[in-house]
Amino acid sequence: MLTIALSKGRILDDTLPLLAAAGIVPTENPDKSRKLIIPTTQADVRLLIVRATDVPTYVEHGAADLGVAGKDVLLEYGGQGLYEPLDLRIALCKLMTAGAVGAPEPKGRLRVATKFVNVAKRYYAEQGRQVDIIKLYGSMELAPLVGLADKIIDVVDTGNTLRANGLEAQELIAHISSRLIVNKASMKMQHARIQELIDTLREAVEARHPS
Ligand code: PRT
Ligand code: MG
Repeated sequence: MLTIALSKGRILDDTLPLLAAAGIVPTENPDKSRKLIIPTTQADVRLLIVRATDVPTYVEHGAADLGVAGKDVLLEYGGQGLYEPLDLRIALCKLMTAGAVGAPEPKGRLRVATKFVNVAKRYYAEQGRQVDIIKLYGSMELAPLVGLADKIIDVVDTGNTLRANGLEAQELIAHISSRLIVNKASMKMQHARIQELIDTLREAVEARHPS
C-alpha cells in the first residue's frame, strides 16, 4: 500500500491533476467526502486528508509514505527527516513581512506576530536583529491593527487580504511552491515504485508548468 497525505483546498485541487497523470484518481471526491482515508482507482494507493501543517508529521513518522506540502510549511517544520524530491510548482505564493501602510520603523525591539515562529526566528537572527515573536494561529493581519505587533510574517498571494486591512507587503523571505515529500524508510523499502511515481509526476509537472 502507498499512502499519500494531502490537505484539502488549493493543494488538493492542484495535486489531483498531477496524480491523475500517474493513473491515480480518488474513487470519491475528497472535497465533498467526510472520509479522511480516500481509496483510489489503484487498489494499493490511498489518500489521507490532513491539515496542511500536519502533512510533514504524517510523512516523517511513516503514517504516510508521501505527501504534498507548501515550502512555507516545510521551512517551519524544519528537520532532516524527509526527502523533498520534487517541486510541484503549484499553490505559488510568497512568504513576506508586512506592516501597516506608512508606519514608521519602531524605535525599540520589533514585535512580529506570525504562525511561522521558526522561520521568523531564523530570518531575524540572520539579520542580527533583536525581535519579540508572538505566536498566532490565524488572522495575523489583525495584529498590527490593534497594537499586538509591529509586523507580521505571512504567506501572500494577490496581496488583497493585506490591502483590505491597511497593510503592505515589505520584505520577501522566500518564494513558495508545494513540494512532494517522501518518508525516508519508504524511499528505501519501496524504492522502484516511489521512484517511478516521482518520475511520472515530474513529467506531469513539466507538461503543466514548463520551466
Ligand atoms: O487553512 P489551514 O489553517 O488548514 O492551513 P493553511 O492555511 O496552511 O492551508 P491552505 O490550504 O490555506 O494553504 C496550503 C498552502 O497553500 C500553504 O501552505 C501555502 O504554501 C499555499 N498558499 C498559496 C497559500 C496561499 N497561496 C494564500 N494566499 N496559503 C495561504 N494563503 C492565505 C494568505 O495567508 C492570506 O491570508 O490566503 C489568504 C489570501 O491571500 P491573498 O494574498 O491572495 O489575499
Ligand atoms: Mg488556510
